[in-house]
Amino acid sequence: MKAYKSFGITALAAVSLLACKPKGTENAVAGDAAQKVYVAPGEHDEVYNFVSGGFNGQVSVVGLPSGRTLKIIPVFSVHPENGYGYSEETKPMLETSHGFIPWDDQHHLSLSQTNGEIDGRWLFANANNTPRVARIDLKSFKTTEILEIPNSAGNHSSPFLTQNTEYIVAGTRFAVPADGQDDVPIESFKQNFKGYLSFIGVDKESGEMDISFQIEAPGFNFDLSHAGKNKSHGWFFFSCYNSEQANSLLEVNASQNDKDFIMAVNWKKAEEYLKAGKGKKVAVEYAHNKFDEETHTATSTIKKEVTVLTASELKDICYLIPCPKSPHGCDVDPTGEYIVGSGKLAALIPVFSFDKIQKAIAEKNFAGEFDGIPIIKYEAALHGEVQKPGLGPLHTEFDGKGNAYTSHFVSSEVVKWNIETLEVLDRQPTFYSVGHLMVVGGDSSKPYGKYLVAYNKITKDRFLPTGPELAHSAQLFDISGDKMKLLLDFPTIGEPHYAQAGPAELFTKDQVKFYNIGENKHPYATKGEAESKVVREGNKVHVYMTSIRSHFSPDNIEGIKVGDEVYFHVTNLEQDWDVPHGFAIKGAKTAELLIMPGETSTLKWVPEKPGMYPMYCTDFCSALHQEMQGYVRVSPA
Ligand code: CUK
Ligand code: CUA
Repeated sequence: MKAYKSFGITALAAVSLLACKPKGTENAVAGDAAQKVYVAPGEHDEVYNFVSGGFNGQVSVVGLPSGRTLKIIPVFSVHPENGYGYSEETKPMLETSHGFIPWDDQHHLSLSQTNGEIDGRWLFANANNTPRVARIDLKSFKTTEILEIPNSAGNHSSPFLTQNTEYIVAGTRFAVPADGQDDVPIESFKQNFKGYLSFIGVDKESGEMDISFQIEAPGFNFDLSHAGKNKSHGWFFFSCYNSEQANSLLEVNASQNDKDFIMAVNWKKAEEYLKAGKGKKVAVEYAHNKFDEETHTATSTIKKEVTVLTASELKDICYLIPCPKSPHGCDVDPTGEYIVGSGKLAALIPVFSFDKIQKAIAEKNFAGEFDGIPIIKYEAALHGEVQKPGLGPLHTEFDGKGNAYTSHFVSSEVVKWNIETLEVLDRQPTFYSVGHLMVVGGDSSKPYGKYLVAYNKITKDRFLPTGPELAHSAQLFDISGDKMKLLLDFPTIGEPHYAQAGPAELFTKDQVKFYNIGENKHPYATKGEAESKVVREGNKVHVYMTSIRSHFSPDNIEGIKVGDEVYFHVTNLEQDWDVPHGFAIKGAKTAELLIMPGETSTLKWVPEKPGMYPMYCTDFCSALHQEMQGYVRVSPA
């Protein structure tokens, strides 16, 4: 485009566009790429892509193939845009056993499944820093539940789920002192620290989560995991590094072992032990936060006990499989037969066979044990190795046609290989240094395939520069043919790690458009303008306020004194899709409210100085939106 402008000659435009292509892209972009990603104005994307926000703590919703960002769903971080974590209704969502925490680090996502297929009901997300798992309701695209995970520090190995969403599983990234006894010397790591795997039961109807049981395992760092499926349903596979159990992860300590492990866990067997009364009760503290979809208010409860099964005592629920050098990704193919481990420092990809693992267990083909847990011989569990795939294999997804796709961070490429023959079929460069990749439905039993997205860790020259901090780049590939074809680059929000995606119909069919005002059960709802009022109870003032195009009621409020606790309970009376109203008041140390039609939201305000405080609607809602305003007069106490 530069050339076009400077020469002012139209004919040069096409030539200069070619010349402007970033290095290395020429061969990668398919000839008809533009057509394949073009979603005409007014048309909809084919696929919903839910993308982790990493250090922004949120989840973004992206349409594919266009790469357009459609929404940010606030999950683990406050979100001033719609008052999440600021409104009285949503504050309890971010309570933990450490109190209110306004931020976290969100890495992995799982869409709920029925019979191994994405069912479009819920999206689960993990928080890495203060270990938690959230459930997002895909009718409303709202976070409706957050469960803290006790006996954990770092919650990286989650929230992967079983094929009927029986369990969400969370493995601790940091080993922690056993039985909640935290005050021990760090040097006593080998004796005192353990790794805990939490099995979080999910109610079939409501989706409500709670910890069913935990398994106490050796003090490894549990990194990633995936459930068995079909034939391996009933098992869970975890990658673990630091099998040296070093308390300092300088490479010399934690990566000296030639092989770390994949741990195979027979959770059906664990269930049997629980039924038989095995397991110890351990005192812990964890928060369980729920957003009630009838009252639209959240509550937070602290729970105090979990049941723990000890793997080293129950010798037949956990098995270790050696896996080369610091395994990261741990992925199970759609049939459930193959388990792919990816050693970050390995030059090959080991693929394990579920049948062979079962045979090795039956024949006790063990190479010894670790803390009482049998170690299956590497060769006995191995289906085979993908030789020379690339450097730094991280994560693998599947297309349901017998192919696997592995991201390679160090050599910055996606490698396609055949699961049966282990033959490398194709490789395409990514720009640059891919972390996770995702095929649509690629970790379910029935991948939708068609598209693969690489979530790259480094951006450099992909977009217009924005100072030192650049948007992370994602790249969309067409995987419908024999060779992968690069179609599109698009910027992302935060730092995407894992992502999930499914065909649009799964998520559009039951979506909420607005809330029926007649069914609003919020304790401070105001269901008509005539009922709006200001009620004083001591120093607490409740403003029962309504908003409808284009005014608030009440809109001029007097009688407020410095130091009063003022609660604006704003009900949006609209009964139409896409007509939110906002609410903000000068000097309030919170954020705005953004209230959906039929909903009630509350902003708390404690005025500190006498004065005249304007309030207004923040969302342009009609031609008279600017008229949606009022005053609050605050007098000296
Ligand atoms: S991790 Cu980010 S590239 Cu947290 Cu799943 Cu592998
Ligand atoms: Cu209501 Cu603007």
